[in-house]
Amino acid sequence: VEASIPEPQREAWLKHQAGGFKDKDGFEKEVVRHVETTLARSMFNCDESAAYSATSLAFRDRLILEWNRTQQRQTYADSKRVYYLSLEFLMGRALDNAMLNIGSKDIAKAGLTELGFRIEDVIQQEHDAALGNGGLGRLAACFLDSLASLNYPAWGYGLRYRYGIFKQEIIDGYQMEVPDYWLDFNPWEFPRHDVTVDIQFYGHVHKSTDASGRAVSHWECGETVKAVAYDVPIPGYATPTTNNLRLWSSKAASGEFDFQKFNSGEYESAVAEQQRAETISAVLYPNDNLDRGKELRLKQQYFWVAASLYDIVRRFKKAKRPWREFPDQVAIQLNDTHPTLAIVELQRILVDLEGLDWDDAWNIVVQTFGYTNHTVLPEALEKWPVGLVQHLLPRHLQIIYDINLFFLQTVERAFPKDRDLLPRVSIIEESQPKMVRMAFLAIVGSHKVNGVAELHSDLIKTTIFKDFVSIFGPDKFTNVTNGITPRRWLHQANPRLSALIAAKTGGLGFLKDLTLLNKVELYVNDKAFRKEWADIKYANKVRLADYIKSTKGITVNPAALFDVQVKRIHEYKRQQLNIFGVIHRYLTLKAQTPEERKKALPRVSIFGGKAAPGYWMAKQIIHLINQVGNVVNQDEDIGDLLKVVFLEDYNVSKAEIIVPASDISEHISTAGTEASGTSNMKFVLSGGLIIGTCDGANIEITREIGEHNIFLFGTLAEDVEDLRHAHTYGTHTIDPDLAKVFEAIEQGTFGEPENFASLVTAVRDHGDYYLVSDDFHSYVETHALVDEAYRDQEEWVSKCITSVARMGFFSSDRCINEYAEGIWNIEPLRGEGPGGLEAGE
Ligand code: TH1
Repeated sequence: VEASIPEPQREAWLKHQAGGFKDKDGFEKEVVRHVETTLARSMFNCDESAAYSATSLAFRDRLILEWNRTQQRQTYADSKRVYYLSLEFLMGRALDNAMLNIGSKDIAKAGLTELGFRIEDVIQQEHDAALGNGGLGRLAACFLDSLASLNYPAWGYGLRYRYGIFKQEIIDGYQMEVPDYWLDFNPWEFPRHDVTVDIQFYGHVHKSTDASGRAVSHWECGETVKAVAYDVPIPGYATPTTNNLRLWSSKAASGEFDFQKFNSGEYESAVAEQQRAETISAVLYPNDNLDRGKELRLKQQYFWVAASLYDIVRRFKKAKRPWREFPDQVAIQLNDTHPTLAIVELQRILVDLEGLDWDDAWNIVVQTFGYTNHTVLPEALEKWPVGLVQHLLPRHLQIIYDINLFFLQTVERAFPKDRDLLPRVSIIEESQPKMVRMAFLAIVGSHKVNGVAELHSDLIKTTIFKDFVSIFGPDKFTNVTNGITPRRWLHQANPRLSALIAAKTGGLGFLKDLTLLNKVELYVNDKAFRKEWADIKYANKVRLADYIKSTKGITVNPAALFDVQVKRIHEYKRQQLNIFGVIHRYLTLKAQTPEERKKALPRVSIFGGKAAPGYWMAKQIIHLINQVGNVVNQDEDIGDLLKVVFLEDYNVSKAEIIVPASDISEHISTAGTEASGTSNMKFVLSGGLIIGTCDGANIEITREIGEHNIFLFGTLAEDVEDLRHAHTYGTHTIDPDLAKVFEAIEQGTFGEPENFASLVTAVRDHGDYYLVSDDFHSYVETHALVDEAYRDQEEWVSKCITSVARMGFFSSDRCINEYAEGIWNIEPLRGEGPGGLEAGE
């Protein structure tokens, strides 16, 4: 408030208030100004990269003005906000998205053309913001888009990693990791050097009594690190709302290195404190669905959670409301268990620093938090050794013990006879060493817990969190099926399909209400429409074929069936099943006469995805795919009938090229292992069909689009346990066709068999945990059905059109509205008056 300009001087401000460009001329003027002043270059020294920089700066200026207005409006309205805490935000590129959401892409296109550039080339210059591993991080990014597009007052909080997810290179068929330094030039962030929070670690706790005789705990500091805020504006599509993503960066608390040491020649230790502090936000952990329990990761979690809560509490305290109103003003959503310490930190702030009674504080905490679970895989469930928490956060460990004590007391009162229940649900696992179970802490400290697809939400209630359903009752547990933003995944990635749909549904309204897609079904028999539909898919395939040619040197026929599996490489996602299937297809073709082969349907098998650097089996899978490609792609008997391509460095911007070009995509996890999956939704929305197991959101996709429009196969989740048991305790015979595939591998058809031995033995000799052999036969048979269906192009196109028409449910807008109503209890805040933007293009 002290920094506010006094009333009499405000007139001068209002007179000169920046407006940002409004038309093509204004846009060009801004670009030229940024090239000549901000970038200190000229028309004699302006390449595509400079054009990208200047264009982005012109758009950033507009975004920040909208951002300011939105924040003022939200502060003035003083209504409830939601804070989405996520360790990952997989944003991808921002420029194209900003142009489309603001509604000025046409202006930019025309302006750039006049200035001598093609807008597509300019957009391509941008480095992806890759602060995430896969689905969980991309979901957070889609949620931010929906929150802004629906005018919810919402902030994201995350970490500003200096290195995002590594870049993948394939060398001699093996994955190599290269650091992703992405901050060289990032016009999309605003450093707020004035918004900092001191975060403490280590130290010890001492107790005293205050004047009223109440026991008070003081956490005395061991080490302090400074958190600095960086703000990323998040524009809504065709709305007046531009929300904020606040990312924290770590710095040494002193801000300087130690000059005394420097002067006495101890250069290294002089900068050591600085480096130690900066290490906290240096790098994203590259594991998807895996918890490795590293101390630095716990430091990252607390650093980010403490800075975010300090910020949230500071904002709440400005209005001087009583503490009990905190949950009326603040909802905090925990994206998986990574931010669970926020529960403990808020309790600490309320009890230790603000002097509330334990119970009053705890009621506020529980009403404030919601927890989303994203996985049931045991290796992904976070647990921290008690000793590590004690060392790093001594006061927090005491609070965790107290939370647990009060929780177990209520459980004991409610279930006095059940002796085994207490150790089963205890937040502290009585193992060697003792562990803090973060998911249990998140459940106890939240008022709602949700899974991310119906099957998954049912599974958590009947398996890993079963006891908690008995304790808290079923209403605490709910489902919110994931969604994706149609702005990026339809309008931006597949502009021609979006335009065709717009032409038939009366404009771009479907981008704000995706259920309007259902109007498309009226045209399923319209000849001209069908032709245009098929042409668009073909053009998207040509674009991908060109990309494959230019990056891999492999020529693929765009008329072939494009079969795509792009996602993190993981045994549970079963890329090994896919590549074994490809080998089976290859062996079958090889065994045929040239005459027989003429009847085969040409296929291109396209893979992409990163393996966690320490995940040996996943790296073997990548190697096998590449080796199979080497052999198959050069086999003259095979020619165009089968090509195998591994696309390097799969990321968001590559997904925008790959997804719209798919005919069939693979979502083939062992039933019960993929909580939801979200690329399944992206592929169908872009006019591709899918082959999949009865897992995650595949089940709901089937319900929406109809079982004739999807290729389902394999074991059901309810049968998985028994099969695994049978593998271990019965005799395990493997599928005969799969045995032939193994034979070929072991004969050296794809290079040194030792290289792939563990992939074979995992299935044949080590219990086949992921049921690859059990599902192999139905997988191969179902692919034969895919071939057959694809031959009937008329029928195939009908299936695609019908599917797209019925995908309305999977918008992240629907998903965010469900969270807002069922978990956060927040309302949208629309801008009044002329601040609002016109509808986007
Ligand atoms: C993914 C799930 O595997 C996927 O099924 C789901 O669609 C997606 O989240 C969004 O809900 C997960 N990613 C991670 C990453 C980490 C830990 C757990 C999960 S679950 C690091």
